[in-house]
Amino acid sequence: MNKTELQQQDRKHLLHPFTDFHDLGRQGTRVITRAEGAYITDIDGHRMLDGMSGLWCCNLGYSRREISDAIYEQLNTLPFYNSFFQCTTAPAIELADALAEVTPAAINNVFFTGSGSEANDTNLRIIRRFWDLQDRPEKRIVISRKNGYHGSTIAGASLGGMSGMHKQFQPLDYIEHVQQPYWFAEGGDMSPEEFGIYAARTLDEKIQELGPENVAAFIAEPIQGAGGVVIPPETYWPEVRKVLGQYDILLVMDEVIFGFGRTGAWFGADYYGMKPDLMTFAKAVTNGYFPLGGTLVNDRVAEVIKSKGGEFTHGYTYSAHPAACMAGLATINILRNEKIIDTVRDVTGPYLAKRWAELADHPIVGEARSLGMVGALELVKDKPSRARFDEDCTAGAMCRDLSIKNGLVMRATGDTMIIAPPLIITTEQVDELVEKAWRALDGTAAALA
Ligand code: PXG
Repeated sequence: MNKTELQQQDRKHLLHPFTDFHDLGRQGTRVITRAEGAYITDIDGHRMLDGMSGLWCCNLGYSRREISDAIYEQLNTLPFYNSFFQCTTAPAIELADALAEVTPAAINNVFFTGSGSEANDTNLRIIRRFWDLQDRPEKRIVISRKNGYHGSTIAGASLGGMSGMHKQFQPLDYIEHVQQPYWFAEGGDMSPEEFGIYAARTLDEKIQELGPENVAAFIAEPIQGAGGVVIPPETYWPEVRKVLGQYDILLVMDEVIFGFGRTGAWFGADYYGMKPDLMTFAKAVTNGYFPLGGTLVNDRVAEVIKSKGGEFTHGYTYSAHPAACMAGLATINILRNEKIIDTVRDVTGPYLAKRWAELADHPIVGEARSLGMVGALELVKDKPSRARFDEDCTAGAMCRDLSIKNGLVMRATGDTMIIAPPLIITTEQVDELVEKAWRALDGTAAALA
């Protein structure tokens, strides 16, 4: 099929995720046909630096034959077997071992799923089981954060704090949301440090309001990704640690975006010195090459689930799919052997931080923040008051479209521009990224003037 035929058939038969079908019908889809290294190419031959690693997942870029070969070989040996009913496979065991090695010391167990959303469903099941097995059935409530993203299943979307999603279904009634640590948008007159403390204290207030005896867990992303690369003020996580230290409440860190090196540490929990009981993962575990997710479980929680007896009535057909597990092993081997995460921490992360910060000098940028291999730009009409251009976020959409036209995939979340380039990006490619972003900002400023 040629481009027009593909677009017509796409419109006829394909229901896309998170898409306004009316807009899609008018504009047509962008057909991506090839990718290599840190670049993708569309059907017109337009080549773009992929500033989003696919969808925050192709951290090693698109050309890793070790991963695709591992999948292919596994498919030709044992393409499928399940891990139900006293069965197992070597890839599942080997990946579980490797994960125990790269995760924080107390985390030595994993429950595999097919995605991050399924993994957050699994978290709810494990949390409930953990408290029930200890005769604490009143511990039912899970606290999450406004504007967090935890997936799109009913559990994932309920845990998430996206009001636009909540309007389109009935969220679970035992989930409560507290303040997100988004200083630029919600910090008002407070300093970032004051606001970090304030946001963490709203968790304490919520726990007290609900009664700590009723609260089962708190779930949060180390840095909110889909919510707009919300990097918390430095005071936030230490204060959350203090708050949770007062109560017997489980901490779930959703590492779907920040796991496997994006901060320059293996997990966001390592970066922030947190000790979660559970960690959600997906995406970059297979470099996005094969669907795989799961939840990593610390010894305290796993011991209760394993030792108390009785069946844990939960699981998915594709839990521990052998080809997915081989993809995961190949990915972890590359990350280790090539010291990719150290390079982000010591070389490319600091270089991105320096170059990205220069974008704050652009007349329409109110803040340029970055950490490891993520960055965000807040587009504003007026810098001192942080006032936006308009309520419809036309600046963000315009900047995104111009950026793609210029050969850089940069996302817009409202009027916040976000990037999460592959961890293998070179310093020369960081220069290319920043130059292309600057040009997109120039074009946006000119169009809005
Ligand atoms: N938790 C977090 C923190 C995520 O970012 C999920 C869970 C769900 O994972 P699955 O594999 O079920 O999609 C995610 C996924 C965006 C965007 O617009 C972000 C995600 C997915 C799709 C779009 O930034 N994150």
